[in-house]
Amino acid sequence: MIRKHLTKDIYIADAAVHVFNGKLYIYPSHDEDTGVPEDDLGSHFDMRDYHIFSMEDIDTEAVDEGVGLHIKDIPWAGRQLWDSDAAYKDGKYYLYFPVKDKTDIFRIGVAISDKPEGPFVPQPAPMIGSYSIDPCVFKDDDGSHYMYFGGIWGGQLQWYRNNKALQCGVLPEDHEEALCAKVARLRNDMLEFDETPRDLVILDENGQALLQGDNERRFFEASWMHKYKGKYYFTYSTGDTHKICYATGNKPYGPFTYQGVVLNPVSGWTTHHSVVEFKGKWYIFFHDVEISGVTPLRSIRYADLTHREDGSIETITVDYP
Ligand code: FUB
Repeated sequence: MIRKHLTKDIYIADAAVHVFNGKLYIYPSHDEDTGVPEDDLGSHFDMRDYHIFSMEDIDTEAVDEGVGLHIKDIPWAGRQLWDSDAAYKDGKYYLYFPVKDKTDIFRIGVAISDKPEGPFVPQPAPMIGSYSIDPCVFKDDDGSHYMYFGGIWGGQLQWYRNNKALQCGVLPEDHEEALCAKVARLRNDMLEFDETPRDLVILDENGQALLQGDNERRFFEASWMHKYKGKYYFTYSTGDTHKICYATGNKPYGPFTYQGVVLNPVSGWTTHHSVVEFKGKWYIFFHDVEISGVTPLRSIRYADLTHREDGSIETITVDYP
């Protein structure tokens, strides 16, 4: 079942959703029309703050809890507060956010609060060794936290190989292995990587890494991880083919094997999502532009998500009028 948009009051995108204290908390990007023209690098996504939302139940109204973090309070930030995620450990909430630094390079920062809705207080510097965008923080059953991140084109992932900046960013050729999302375990204090980020490799049905030219299946951005019946499900956007796909594996690091499409293209260029279990049922939160009609002003909605008996996920399609 495709459900309603969370709000028409402001534009929100890039839903990261978690259950904290028995409620749903939604950590979205906040789209605003700041007059920056659209380009292939996403300069029009010129976000300046995060509004955090909560929902008591899956059918109740989403409550705007106000601004949890503003770009003016991040000492090292330049512009573009993109997709964030949140995590909880030992009485503290952590908000992970990508923002361009003052030299226009995306880094990932951490901010801390006593409450899930913030306000969050940012650390004075970005995470050491962080780069690119779209952090997703996943807590495994043993209490370890892992960050998945990365995004190509405007997300700058093509500027790096082996975690080192290239002199000049370049995508692999179509016949070469695709650029991978990255995964790293977080340190116990949740503030830094505990290891060098690794490639999250997605294999095809023959055990071969997906190729860069496989635009229908290869990773572009918008990592998310959930675990279902002991299996790790990595879900992500294919970007220029506008799908949310999934790949499964037996370890948080993978390798993962491509399985199929979770969400067919929605209205608007970008697609982004999170998967959450709430009161024994599974949901996908995602955004589209049905309300605004323009790519830079997105709105979050949600749908029921079904894992079939064999572990596969039913593909969701939004039928627009
Ligand atoms: O919201 C800005 C960017 O657009 C996100 O970081 C991407 O995942 C895409 O949704």
